[in-house]
Amino acid sequence: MRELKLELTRFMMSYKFASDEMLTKINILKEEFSSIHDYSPIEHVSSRLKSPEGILQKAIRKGYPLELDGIRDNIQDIAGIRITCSFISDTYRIRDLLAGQRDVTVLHEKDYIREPKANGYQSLHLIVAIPVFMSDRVQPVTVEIQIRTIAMDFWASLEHKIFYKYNGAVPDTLVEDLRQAADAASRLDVKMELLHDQVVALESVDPNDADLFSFDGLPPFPLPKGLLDSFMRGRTEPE
Ligand code: 0O2
Repeated sequence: MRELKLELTRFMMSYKFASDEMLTKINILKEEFSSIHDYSPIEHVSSRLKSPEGILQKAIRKGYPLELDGIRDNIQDIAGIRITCSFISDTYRIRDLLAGQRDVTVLHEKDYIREPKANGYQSLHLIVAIPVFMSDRVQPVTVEIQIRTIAMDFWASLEHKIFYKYNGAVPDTLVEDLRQAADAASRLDVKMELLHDQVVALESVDPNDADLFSFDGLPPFPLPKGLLDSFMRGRTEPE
């Protein structure tokens, strides 16, 4: 019994560690974008771990073998991360940046943005595997990552509430209203992206910012002109 408890604890911990590793990667991207590019494609990040009870219910519902290896192989959303972006292009950008990392393997991808579900649901889903280094083993662990825009997220959370309120049997009129709301959200996403592109094209560098260096968590500090000049010379002068 003690042995089983220990295995179960290790099992759950591995998903927490995998989630923590992915969150670190995502937060590094977020901070780097905010500091270097003055804009982050990542608006919001949240994560959740399925409870042991939720895992058991899903395994029973889907008819998976009720042992840890079977559950590990079949249930790939025990650790879940949701990333909310401002624009559709950002969702693919984040996907590429995460998928391109050496220790991240994309096992499955479902693109409900290009092909929304019949109810209007839109989101980009990735199942990734990441190695978790424990004291006695290296375990590849899966994490589900959902990437979507703010408008898609707004729609999905309302739809989720309605779905549960009606226990899955949502009245036809509401289903149609939700579908129309999903279309409106999709049009808003396209419009906002066009507006954003126009703003980016108009943006110019503020000359007052040029000699300040800053990084989140550190106060901005001035870059000495001599240092800047010598960096510039080093870049332009042939060796
Ligand atoms: P929770 O509480 O978010 O974990 P699976 O059942 O995961 O083996 P499936 O259903 O093919 O396989 O996976 P899919 O399509 O990638 O969807 C998985 C998750 O996406 C769901 O997890 C939801 O979070 C979200 N999702 C999918 N379809 C919808 C939808 O129509 N509306 C909303 N609001 N969310 C959706 P869970 O396990 O259902 O729930």
